[in-house]
Amino acid sequence: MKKVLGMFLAAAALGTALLTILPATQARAEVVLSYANFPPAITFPCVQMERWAEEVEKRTNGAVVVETYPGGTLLGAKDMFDGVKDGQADIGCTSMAYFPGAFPLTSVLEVPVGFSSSTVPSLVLWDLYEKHNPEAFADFKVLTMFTTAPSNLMATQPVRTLADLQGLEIRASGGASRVLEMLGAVPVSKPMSETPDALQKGLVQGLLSSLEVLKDFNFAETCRYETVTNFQVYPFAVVMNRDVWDSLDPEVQQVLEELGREQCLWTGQYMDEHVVESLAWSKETYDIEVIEWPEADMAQALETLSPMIDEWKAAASEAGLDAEALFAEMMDLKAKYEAEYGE
Ligand code: 3IO
Repeated sequence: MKKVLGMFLAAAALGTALLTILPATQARAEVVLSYANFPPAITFPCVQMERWAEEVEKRTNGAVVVETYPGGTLLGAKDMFDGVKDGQADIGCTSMAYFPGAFPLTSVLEVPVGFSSSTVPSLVLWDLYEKHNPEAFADFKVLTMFTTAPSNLMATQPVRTLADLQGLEIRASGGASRVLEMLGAVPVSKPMSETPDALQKGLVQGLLSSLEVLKDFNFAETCRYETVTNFQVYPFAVVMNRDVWDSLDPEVQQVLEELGREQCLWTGQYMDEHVVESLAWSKETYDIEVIEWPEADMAQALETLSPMIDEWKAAASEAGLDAEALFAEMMDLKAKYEAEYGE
């Protein structure tokens, strides 16, 4: 007993000694970066933010520390780009669908073209971004991009057919709102962060988004009926203030550059796993019903939505882009990555 106590005291003394030595040997944070995000901490945009923050701290040996602000505590969904540009946050993450018309190139991901995961459209988005360096991001350093998994309908009542969708008020944004409008529903466009309130107050009878939110926002409690539609995806951007980027050491810049595609892939794969987990949890917890439309209804829906391709092309051409080539490039990249990831 006495010996054990002695060892304990020795260990404690050593611990104290180490503690006094460590601060001198450990690299001190030279840069502290603030990173703003709009939805709650447990949701996927914030999960990927924490992962990125950890990787950056690790890979810079603590020279860069990232302070994360989930839940709109620093900037809200729609203030993200302006706030980062103005320096209210060094980094910000948001969903491009909340800014209709602002991103004529990357909004091609908001056209429903049959993606079946998050991994593939995320890589497609990143490739398109890197290759074309869209004008819309000229004020920023883009750190990464990714997309959600395809959108499905989560509703408070069963939507078993296309006819059931008529007149339903459904929360969405951007391309997803256009999908709803074309199919005869009534889109209520709001950021995801305002959706819990809209559902709670009965302002909407559901939402059109990726299914991991059933668990992360507990939407499965109110939306017990999920219709598999695999419509568009929501593209996201993570941007840094340009002056902040310019102020970083080249070695730090290189670490962040190297993380761009890796973070995109990590987030896509996290999302894909999390959708599966969310559905299993929702079934277990609330006995949700997963509905598939009759083949004819699904075919009709896709037929009705096909003009969205031309709408995107017209808007992109208007913005001075080679819309035909860009759309074809997206479809080529989709095929390439679907083959690579076995979809
Ligand atoms: C989303 C946004 C914030 C938190 C979780 C989320 N899952 C899917 C989205 C996509 C989106 O931006 C939206 O508004 O549906």
